[in-house]
Amino acid sequence: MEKYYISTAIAYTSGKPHIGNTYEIILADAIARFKRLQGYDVYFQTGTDEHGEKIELKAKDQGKTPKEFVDEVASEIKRIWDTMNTSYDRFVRTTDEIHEKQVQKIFKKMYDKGDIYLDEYKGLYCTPCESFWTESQLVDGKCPDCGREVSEKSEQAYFFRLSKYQDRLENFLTENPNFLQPDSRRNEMLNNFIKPGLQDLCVSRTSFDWGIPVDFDPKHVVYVWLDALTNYITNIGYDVDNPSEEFKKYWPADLHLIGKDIVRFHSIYWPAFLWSLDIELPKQIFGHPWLLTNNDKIGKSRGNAIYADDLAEQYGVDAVRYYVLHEIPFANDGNLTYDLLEERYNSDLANILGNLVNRTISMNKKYFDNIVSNSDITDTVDEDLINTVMSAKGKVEKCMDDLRVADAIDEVFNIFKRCNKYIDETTPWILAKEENKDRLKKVIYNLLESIRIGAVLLHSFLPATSGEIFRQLNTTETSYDSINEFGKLKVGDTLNDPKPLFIRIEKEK
Ligand code: ME8
Repeated sequence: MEKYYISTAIAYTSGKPHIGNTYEIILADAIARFKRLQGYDVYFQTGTDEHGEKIELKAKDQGKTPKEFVDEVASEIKRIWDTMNTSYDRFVRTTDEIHEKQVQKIFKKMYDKGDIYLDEYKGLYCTPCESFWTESQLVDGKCPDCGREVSEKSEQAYFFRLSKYQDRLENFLTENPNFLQPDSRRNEMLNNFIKPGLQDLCVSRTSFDWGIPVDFDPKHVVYVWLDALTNYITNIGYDVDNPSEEFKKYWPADLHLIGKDIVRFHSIYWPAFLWSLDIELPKQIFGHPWLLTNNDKIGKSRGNAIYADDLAEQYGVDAVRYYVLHEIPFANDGNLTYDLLEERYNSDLANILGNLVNRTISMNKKYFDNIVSNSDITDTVDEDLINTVMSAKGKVEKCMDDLRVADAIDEVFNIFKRCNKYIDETTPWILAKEENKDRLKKVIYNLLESIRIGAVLLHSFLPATSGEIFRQLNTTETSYDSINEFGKLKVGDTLNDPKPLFIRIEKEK
């Protein structure tokens, strides 16, 4: 079985993750589930990034030790990932012993090789972002990432020879356009960062303690990004001397899914670190766009954060999954407001999908006592329905291969839309009135079978809804192969009673 290793960024344990952070794990989950459906041996890793000065300060503010603080936040993050029904295989933490030990070994190996050296660092430092900046990188004299004040700072530090990898990186990114997607991000990295010249990277700190100590010089802790990025290899058993079987099986990762703001770290630092260790690079990095709320950047400290678990409580998990997966296109930011969410919920989930399933199963109950029936009485309208349904698999697959998840969902919903049109075209209630039972059997069968196929393709995005449709259809024909053929629902089987999937939200006046 072919393997597929997908990872998300590991979330900072600086606070509760907002809906934007949660979007990423849902997106990864949809891709992971789809690959499993296709028969891949999937390894899906997510987790938390727990070291650094910012977290040390936050813990202190709350009168907690850093470890107490990160334990609480990490379990909150895991709880939200679980609430959103995400099927990760391993939840890793940078405070895990296996990770800490390997980071120390990695640091030592790079040092022994001469890729890390000790020097004096002077620069402008942004504490919340834990980043040194040069004068020219500042925007209006402030941190280009968060817009806050920076201050002069000087310390003895270890440096990684990033400059040594400049040409190799430029060539690699130019020659492998698929490595970093979307294309706009790759151009940005090449033109704004790599071509102007890479400076060596400061990879240790002495100004705080909450980090992994450099074992041969313990007043230094390892820079958070060297600590964080290596999570992708340490947790599957990378070891500088003796990598595990799991590592040999799953590495290189097939996809690192990350947000657009951290593409720089993943497409510049990470390849250089891996080359320094003589390890293959991941196959692909995808820098997804952002989710905005009311067209504004979501910030934990801006007071406009919306949380996935609150939304899920109000609208249901699958409604939230649907919204974020559907509303964030491949390369542009998406927007979230309660109004838009409710609009989508009513039009797509309650109307197009929910109504269709409920009407069809109810008609089957009313006309055929819940028993799956069929006949030979076909009509030309059937062909168009069946063609639409049967061509969906290939289209969804193509979208997923290109990581166009929003488009993939649209392809699935096209099945349901076509079914609704088919109901209008065939008017089953008139067939019933005319006692045209045989034609009616065919029409309802075609609808039920189209819904089954739609539910198989829906599974990766809305797993609970897909499962509920299968339950009502009382079918075990749910595999990816089962939709290569139209006609798998067995005549004579009894369906379960209809039950609404999504209750319409009535707008308060
Ligand atoms: O960056 N919409 O952690 P993090 C969509 N620890 N995605 C968003 C977003 C938004 N509004 N805001 C943030 C870190 N993200 C590091 C990662 S990986 C070795 C270390 C994304 O908790 C963000 O781009 O700040 C990142 O991919 C993820 O959420 C976690 O962000």
